[in-house]
Amino acid sequence: MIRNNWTKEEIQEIYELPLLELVYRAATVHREYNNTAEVQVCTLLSVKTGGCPEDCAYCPQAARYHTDVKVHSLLPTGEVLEYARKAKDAGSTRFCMGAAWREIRDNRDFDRVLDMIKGVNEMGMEVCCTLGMLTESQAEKLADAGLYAYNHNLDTSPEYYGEIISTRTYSDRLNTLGHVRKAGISVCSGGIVGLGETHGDRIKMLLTLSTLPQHPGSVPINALVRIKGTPLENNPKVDIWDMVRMIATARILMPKTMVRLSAGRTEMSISEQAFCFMAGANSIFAGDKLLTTPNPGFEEDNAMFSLLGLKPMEAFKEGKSKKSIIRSEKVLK
Ligand code: SAM
Ligand code: DTB
Ligand code: SF4
Repeated sequence: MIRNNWTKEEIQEIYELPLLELVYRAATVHREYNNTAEVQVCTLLSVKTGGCPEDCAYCPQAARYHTDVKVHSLLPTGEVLEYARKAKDAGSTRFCMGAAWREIRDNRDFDRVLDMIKGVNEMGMEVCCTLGMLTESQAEKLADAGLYAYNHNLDTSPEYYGEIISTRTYSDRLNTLGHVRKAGISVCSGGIVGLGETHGDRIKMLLTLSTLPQHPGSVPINALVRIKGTPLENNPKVDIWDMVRMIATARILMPKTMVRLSAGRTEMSISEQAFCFMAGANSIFAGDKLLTTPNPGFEEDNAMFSLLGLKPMEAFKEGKSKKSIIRSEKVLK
């Protein structure tokens, strides 16, 4: 049964189960609702890098921190489409374009992103974007261009949010998610483990996600990538069992959601990643780069997939909203 009336106490009870019992329960839910042999393979591309006015304490792209990231304005459309084609040829079925913007502005760069979305959509891949905050009408424009999903993370609990970001609020984040949902775009929203949050904060983030009007289509769980020059550069490395616990709890709360083992895989062994898949993760970012940091390459992941008997999932497996079906019919005409 899919529920979005979870209570904090219920979530805490699940989260605090003995680890192997938790993984067993999550694996059972996963088998009941999903094909456990399939993993969604998404490729990320940073289409506009660095120089961001926000102060997210983890982020290499915030202009105010002195990191090694090279600032780059919006990439040419042709270059983006060429990269998307290569990702498709390597087995990706979802292509996600990220921009280091605080919010979308109605300008020529946004029009160019709309063109990129149309181009990737025509290749038959699910298109996803993460472009910061947006308005209702901007969400409509993205939907009309064929956008399938929008990534906008809550990152942590409402209570801890202000310790990590001061230039926007949790409600700003939730409002954007509302606009995305209203436009019929699949919501992709998750968080980061390792920001210095407590177990209680992790539980409260999962409470927020699992009690949204509809569960997000996908929930990325990132391990903090510690970036030199950011306020969190000296945080301790994330414990693999914290990732496993987070993924397993997310799987039990949101049985049909794609739970994505996101940033941090370069520091995980195959056995550790296998545990995450066992606990219910069924999506990864592939390709040798996330937005600005390294990620295992396609070849390394293909070898892991054949070792573990996993296969890449086809595109458009998630339940499509009526609106997105009408929209794709329009595109086909
Ligand atoms: N600027 C847009 C925004 O913040 O919504 C989109 C791009 S932003 C880089 C996308 C997400 O990447 C963030 O919400 C955050 O969860 C994740 N992220 C950024 N830096 C990270 C890091 N060092 N480690 C793990 N995740 C990170
Ligand atoms: C998400 O949750 N993780 C991705 C994607 N959504 C956009 C980004 C991870 C970024 C890690 C740091 C970097 O490569 O810049
Ligand atoms: Fe900007 Fe997004 Fe990085 Fe925050 S996470 S500094 S909004 S690019």
